[in-house]
Amino acid sequence: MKTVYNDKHVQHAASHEFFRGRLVPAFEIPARADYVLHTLQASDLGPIMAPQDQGLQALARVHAPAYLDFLSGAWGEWQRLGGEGDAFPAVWPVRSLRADVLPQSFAARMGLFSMDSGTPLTAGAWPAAYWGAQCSLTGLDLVLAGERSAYVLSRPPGHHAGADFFGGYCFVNNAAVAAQAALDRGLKKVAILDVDYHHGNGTQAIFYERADVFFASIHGDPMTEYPFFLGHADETGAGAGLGFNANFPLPAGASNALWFERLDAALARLQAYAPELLIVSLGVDTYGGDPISHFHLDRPEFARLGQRLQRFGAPTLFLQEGGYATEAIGHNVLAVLRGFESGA
Ligand code: Q9C
Ligand code: ZN
Repeated sequence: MKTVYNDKHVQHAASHEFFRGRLVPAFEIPARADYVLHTLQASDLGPIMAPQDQGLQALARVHAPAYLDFLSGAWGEWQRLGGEGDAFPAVWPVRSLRADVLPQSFAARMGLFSMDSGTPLTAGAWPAAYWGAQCSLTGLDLVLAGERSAYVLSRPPGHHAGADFFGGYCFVNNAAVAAQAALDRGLKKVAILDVDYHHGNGTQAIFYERADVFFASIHGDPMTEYPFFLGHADETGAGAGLGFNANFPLPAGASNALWFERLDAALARLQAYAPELLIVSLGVDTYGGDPISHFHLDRPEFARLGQRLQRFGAPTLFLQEGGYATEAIGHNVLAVLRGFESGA
């Protein structure tokens, strides 16, 4: 299996994030990708290649122009304001406030274009996110050219980013960019399976009223787990998209047996949809040793996940999402990809 990787991600290096009212060392850090890279390099998985630059257009197919304008210029604005360290939003247009006016204030636009204060906007957030999306497009091209599968090693992750907001460590929704690009290249039906511990609220929202992308997600119950405000089982799509969204929330601490039961249920829904392409939002924060999540998967379970996805039978594009047990991420990802290659 080929891997697509570039090193622009190292420029996105937050030092701290807010956690229970305090600044704590950031979880979503460059070492995450470094560990995966070194694990893959030491393995026989296959070649690691660089992305091609296909420009902004594919990002603009799923993200609002005003959001991309903001994101690409935000660090410069913050610097001109004399900002020290990373930028964090602190005010949001919630119910009864207006989100239809673009304020001049940088602080106001930080809130307008974000969903939480847990996502540091760093000097390198934009180039890292931009090139991560380019990696996902290059990975897509590999699969569309006939590769059975490809793995995109990128950060920051993408699945919490909506059409016009960042959050949950995510800025550009790589899975949505790749799915839309696949449709723009002529495919008719694309499935996204999100196995990250957290619900992929951004991906769901982008395709919620559409039938050409089926979104299915297995995740910690939003009643107690981030992102809290989306990811319930009764979210089944709307309008033309009704019936093309499937959520499988599980209680924090759920057993591996229960997790695989839901995986089978999700895959059954996707099998009935019969997609021409499967995009996997591959978060490995489902790992038992993850510092911010509460499932219990380990190497044998990750390998089993890979095997199960291979048996699904569709061309498969793996995109890296979460996973914060830094030193274990490489082996956990490799277990999935090897499981896929070893097949049924
Ligand atoms: N400071 C992804 O896995 N809250 N995002 C964490 C600990 C946000 C996770 C709380 C978690 C976002 C892509
Ligand atoms: Zn996650």
